Amino acid sequence: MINRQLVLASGILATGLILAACTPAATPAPTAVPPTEAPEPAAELDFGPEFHIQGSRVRLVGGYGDNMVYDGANVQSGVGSAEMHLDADANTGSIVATFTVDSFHPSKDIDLDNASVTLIFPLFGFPPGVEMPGYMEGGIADNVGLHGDTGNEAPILPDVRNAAATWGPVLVFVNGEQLMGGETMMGMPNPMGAFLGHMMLSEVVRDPETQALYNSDSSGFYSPMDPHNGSVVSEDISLLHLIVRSETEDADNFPGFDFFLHVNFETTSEAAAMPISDLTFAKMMEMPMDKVMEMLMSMMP
Ligand SMILES: [Cu+2]
Repeated sequence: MINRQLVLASGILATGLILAACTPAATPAPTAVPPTEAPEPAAELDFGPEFHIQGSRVRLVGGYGDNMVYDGANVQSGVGSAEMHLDADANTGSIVATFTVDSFHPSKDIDLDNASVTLIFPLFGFPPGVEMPGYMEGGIADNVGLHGDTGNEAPILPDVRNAAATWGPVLVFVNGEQLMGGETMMGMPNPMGAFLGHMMLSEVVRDPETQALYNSDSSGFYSPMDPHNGSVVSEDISLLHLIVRSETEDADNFPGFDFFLHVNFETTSEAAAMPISDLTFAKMMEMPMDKVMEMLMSMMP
């Protein structure tokens, strides 16, 4: 167990180092005037513990080199949707998203042109024995502040309030073929070929016109080097972020992983309630792998 924890701890440390090393140079002044209204004091959130949400209006954020694009310059529109059914108390559920991309580079060597991408988040949390930071609340957190100067997650985004946030494996399919993640995940075997997935159902952080992320007085763009100095465009909980990344690193990418995919669904609404999957890592590891894959394939839209 010590080894696993060391792997995780060193991963988190490396993330911080990579972030510090890869932050883009000074960004130019914004070209569009962002909203100037002072935000209301942050209200307590009271969502969950069950979530049945659908998302639309796909925005693919950045690509290899810069996946955060604080100036909004490289945010592509796609066509697609997402559906999420979660129980934040049980830390179970699933998220499935499908979208098209014209031209997208999630990695130095991967070019997705006119492709259909499907992401399946089949379960939440870390493999048994791998320690998880408390703010992750066991894999699905509800009513939680992340990023910015919260101390939870890297400051790659400003401090943002979330109705729900998840961490766990995610499977990636391109035109129906699975793109395999690493042979291991957090030092454990990775028979599903998963990547690391993260979801946030959050306030609106990007200006809907410019797709930029502004600092607190709108005099420039947000920078992770100054995580106190951020803003949100709207406190409405209406944005669904999905992040997919490898564990392996690439210092030429930001954030510094060799595979990174960042997709936002700008419009969200209540989905019809349906039974929530009760699959966990522990249950999955007791099942024959062909049964696991059969179940995952049944989640394909
Ligand atoms: Cu996040």
